Amino acid sequence: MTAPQPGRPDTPRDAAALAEARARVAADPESYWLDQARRLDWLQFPTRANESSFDEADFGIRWFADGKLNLSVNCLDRHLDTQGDSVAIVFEGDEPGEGRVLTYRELHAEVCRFANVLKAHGARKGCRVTIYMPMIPEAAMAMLACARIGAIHSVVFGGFSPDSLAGRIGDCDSTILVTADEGMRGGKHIPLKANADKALESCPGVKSVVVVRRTGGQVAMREGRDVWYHEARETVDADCAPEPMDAEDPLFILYTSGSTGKPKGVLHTTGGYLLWSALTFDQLFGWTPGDLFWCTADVGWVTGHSYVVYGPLANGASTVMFDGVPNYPDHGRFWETAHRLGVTIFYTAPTAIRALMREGDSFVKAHDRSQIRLLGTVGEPINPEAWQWYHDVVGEGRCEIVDTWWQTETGAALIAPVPGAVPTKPGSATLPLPGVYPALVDGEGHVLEGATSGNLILTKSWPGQMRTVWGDHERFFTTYFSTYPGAYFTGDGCRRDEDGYYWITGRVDDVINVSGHRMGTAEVESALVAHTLVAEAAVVGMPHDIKGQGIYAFVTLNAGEQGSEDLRQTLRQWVRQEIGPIASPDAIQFAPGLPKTRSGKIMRRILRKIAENDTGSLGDTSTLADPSVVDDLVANRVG
Ligand code: 6R9
Repeated sequence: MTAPQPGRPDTPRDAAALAEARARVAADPESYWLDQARRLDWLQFPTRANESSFDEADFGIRWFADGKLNLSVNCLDRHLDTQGDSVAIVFEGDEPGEGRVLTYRELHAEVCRFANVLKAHGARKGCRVTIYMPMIPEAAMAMLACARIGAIHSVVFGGFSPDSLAGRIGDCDSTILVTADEGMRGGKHIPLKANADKALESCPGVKSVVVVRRTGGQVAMREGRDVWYHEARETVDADCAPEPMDAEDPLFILYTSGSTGKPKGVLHTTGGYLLWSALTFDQLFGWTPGDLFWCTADVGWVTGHSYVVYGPLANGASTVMFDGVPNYPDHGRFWETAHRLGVTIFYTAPTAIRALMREGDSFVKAHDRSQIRLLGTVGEPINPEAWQWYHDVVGEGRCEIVDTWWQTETGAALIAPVPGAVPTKPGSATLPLPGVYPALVDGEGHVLEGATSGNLILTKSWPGQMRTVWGDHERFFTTYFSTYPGAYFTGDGCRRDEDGYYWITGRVDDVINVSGHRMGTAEVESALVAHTLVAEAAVVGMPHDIKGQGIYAFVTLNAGEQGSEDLRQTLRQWVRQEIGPIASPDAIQFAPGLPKTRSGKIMRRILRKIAENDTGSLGDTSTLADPSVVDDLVANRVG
């Protein structure tokens, strides 16, 4: 049996308490972090906190390594005595009002059943289970079920194509896939099981497919491999003993795009990740009984992991799972639903805010928002205009705006205003949380002091830091720790103002942030060149009013082929099919040649300027093998 740790730490809620927390973690980090670990229930309380090193010689990230716990116990069992009948998940489907509510007791029983179904199909501690699901409670159940038995989940966003799904299944050798017949988004059916079937043609390692019935749509079921969850569920117990896990046992893999190569399997482990998502959820949103928290992210992204599922449930909070879109049935959906369900804390992405802002205030004002007390944002820089609209119109000037900067790699938020303790500025994620140490460096790695701009690094580990790239520990080191030796490089550019506030300016690597979703330019390029008519492709980001960044592709066709509007459509469709709709290029420019150095390297700097329509300052083009290609590119810019 696990027991609550005596003396759970207080959470700073005002400036003085926050300053005290900062001083404590600076003075004695070990005791501060071990104290924070009391937020969780442990089978064996850790005696050590941080044993991480960013240096090549003894590189590794380890937290609370001798502690033992089970994550699902922390999210479920420990709440049963005191609040078993309080609401854990409020599900809101694609159609307004289509939903269901699960109490902690009900969710506990469902997770146990799900865990037993997975076990019956061979799932064991350490094996990988891929989850390709709509935003329905069963997605959270499947994640928690994996955690209960020690299986490692890999959630793949339901908008990804069969190919993308197959790549992610193959990379981590999943043996089990959990999916649904179909998803529903904005009134449209998403053929999840059919996509999965296509993906599995190239995934012989998957032995079992557990299919949740969501729409009742017709799907093919393969004898001996596929099982309906609702049938399997009837055959198992509603009790499942939790697997004791080491704090450093893997919890999940989540694939994310980087600047090179295939998406990386970001690995998070049990103790540190859970502590960081639990702590930051409490710190930033201050959930108390009576609150209802709604994070609009999909569980296919890290925000859905940390702030739809794990952070809220570890705190015994009530969390909304929304399976729809912001503009269906109309642009008032968020506010209509928030009012109907009684949402008090609302967390979404700047891209959604900008899209709704464009539709005018009437969709917002049509619905009473007086119960909302706090508004959060995540995923990309929020422009001050959107921040102000969110604050003034949505929040009626009454709600604090909590802009949270973080990454898949960081597990949960690192830089964000603690409500009530840190005054906000529109567009700034403000200050790091206690125990988080950002710094700005120039291209040579010199640390810059005071008000300045530079590349954002983190100089010390925090519990929620990723532990490795699945199957490629060396790639983990080289991607994040080799650019600035001794520090974690975020890939983001950033400005720090005279008050020490951080203003993230966006990626400085070849990653594009499209509507808050990361896309590697290399991924889109390799999809484009996989088309038979394409000889070469280079992809860069371009400013986009709603999405933040759009995808601009320069495409060189095979000799003799002609570019046309039809071919643009074909290529867009091709990329959707290869990767998924989020990767579809916003602009495609057919280019007879790309600007290359004499050694054959594409000069992306020039392409970025063209895509940004900043052609007046292309800089030095004399090192190009053929400088004349630039004139053609400028003359034929699209959009
Ligand atoms: C949580 C998440 C991470 C990248 C990150 C940065 C951008 C996220 C932001 C933000 C400015 C914020 N980003 N939050 N930029 N302000 N509040 O989004 O993870 O999908 O891995 O993306 O998103 O560029 O590096 P992930």
